[in-house]
Formats: sequence, structure tokens, C-alpha cells
Amino acid sequence: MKIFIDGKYFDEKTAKISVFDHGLLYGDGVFEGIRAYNGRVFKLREHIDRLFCSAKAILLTLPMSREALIKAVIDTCAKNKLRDGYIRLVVTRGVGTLGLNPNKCKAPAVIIIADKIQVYPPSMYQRGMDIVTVATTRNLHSAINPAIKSLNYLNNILAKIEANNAGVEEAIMLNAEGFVAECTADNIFIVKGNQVMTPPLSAGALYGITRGVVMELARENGLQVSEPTLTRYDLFNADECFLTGTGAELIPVVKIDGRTIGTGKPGAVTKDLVNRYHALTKQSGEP
Ligand code: PXG
Repeated sequence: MKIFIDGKYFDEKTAKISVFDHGLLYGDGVFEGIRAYNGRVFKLREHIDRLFCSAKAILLTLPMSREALIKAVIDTCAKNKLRDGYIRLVVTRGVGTLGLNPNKCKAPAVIIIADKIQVYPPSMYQRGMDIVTVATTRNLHSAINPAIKSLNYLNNILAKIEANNAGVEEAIMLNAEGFVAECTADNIFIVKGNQVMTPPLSAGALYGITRGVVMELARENGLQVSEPTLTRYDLFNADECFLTGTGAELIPVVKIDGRTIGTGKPGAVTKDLVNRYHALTKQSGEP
């Protein structure tokens, strides 16, 4: 495997960053998780745009232009002959001193890893997931804004551990007001009649790329799409529920906090959106 670090390619064993990198010392940095399908990188420009937005929010000036980053991602896939897989693009604050001050960091580090990912077992896509709400809430907008895809994922990791301790794979995270925000690495949707709903960004959801694609697919299919504030009650009483994310793609949810959702099987709207999503990933993306 060839890994891109600051314009050079390294083997897996020699791809290393400094112990003084503030990405490691403080989680000071931003990242993207991107997928390639059929030799094309899916929604690459959208991911690069979100990376720039995350970087801007943490006052990190990216050392490469949008076009150069796009080219680096595509080149890293090509070097690894990766036609279907997962790309992790990381930008850290770079090497600095012991001490928080980011001004002591000389230059941000850009890392690109092109590999494979399997977030959930295939049987879970067939049967649907069982998920739970956990105690750890999404960050406040006034703390680390939850829209920033930063290297500081400990909040979500804690929520994931709580889900695992409850014997399930994914957690619903509420915001500080008790409204549904999203899951630890996925956005959440419910279906009620011909309405498809997902929490708004103001509720603490990440501006998910897959979320946006699925909203568009649902609209094209004549469904009503909205972003209301949702409570657990709304989830429990939905006809269908599913999660979206670059890693997970689109996965049905059939049980939440012990309540069976709809018929307890992946619903018709969800299955249709899954098919449409797969059809789209096969036909689009950067060459
Ligand atoms: N919410 C959070 C908190 C995320 O981290 C999503 C929603 C879905 O967003 P996208 O843009 O991917 O539709 C994410 C994305 C991993 C992994 O390594 C995590 C994500 C994506 C890909 C891989 O587990 N998180």
C-alpha cells in the first residue's frame, strides 16, 4: 500500500508522522472519509468542500488548493490500483511544541490513505439494525461545533462504546436539548407515509454527503423530504428508519431502544432508496 504524506508516497511500514504532531497530541486537525466505486471517487468535490469548511472553522489553512487535493486523492487511488474502497484524507495542524499553541506548528500535514472498509456485516443490511440511544450527547454548537469533521472524535467514540456495551453496533446521539441529532458515524432518517425526515444541522447533525444524496434521491422519487426537529417518540413511531454514511452507505434500522420500528423488517421506501443509491454510486464520480 502506498500512502501519501505531504506530496510523497510511502510504504505502509515507513508512512509515519511525528509524535509532536498536534493531530496526535491534541486531536488538532480535520478529516474526510471518501469512497471510490468502479474506479471513480464518489462526490469527491463535496468532500473536499466540506474539508475546507472544517479547516476554516478551526483556523487551519490548508497547504494545498482544492484542485491539488482532488488530484492527490485520485493519484493515491491510482497508485494503489484502488477501484472500490475507502479513502481517508487527514489534515493535521502539523509538528509543533508541547503546548496547545497552534502558532508553534510549522506546517499542516496532509495524509491520504486508500484502503478497504466494511463498517457492518452484510447480514445487517438484509435484516436491519438494532440500535439504542446513549447518554453521551452531541457537542454543543458553542463547543466543538458538531458540523466540523475534526480529529477530535472522542465524543462519538464514547457513544459507540456505550452502544457496544448495550450489545448493538450503533448509537443514537441526542443534542443537549434532548432532540435527535444523528448516530456516531451516520446520519439518521425516518419514513412516515410518503414523508422522509432527518434532523436539521441545527440539531447537531453533521452535514453528511450521503445524507444530501439520499434527500435528493427521495425528492426525485416523489417523496416529501423535510428536516424537522425529531424526538425519540418520532423515531419509535416511524414506519421505517435508516442510517446514511460514506462508510455504512444506507442501512435499515428495525429496532430502537427495544421498540420495533414498523413491521420489524427493512421497509419498501428504504429498500428502494438503497437500490437507487447503489445505482448512483456505480455511475458517477471523478474519473
Ligand atoms: N455523522 C458523523 C458524525 C460522521 O462522522 C456521518 C454522519 C456521515 O457523513 P457522510 O458525509 O459520510 O455521509 C459521518 C461520517 C469511519 C467513517 O471511519 C466515518 C464516517 C464516514 C466514513 C467512515 O468509521 N463518518
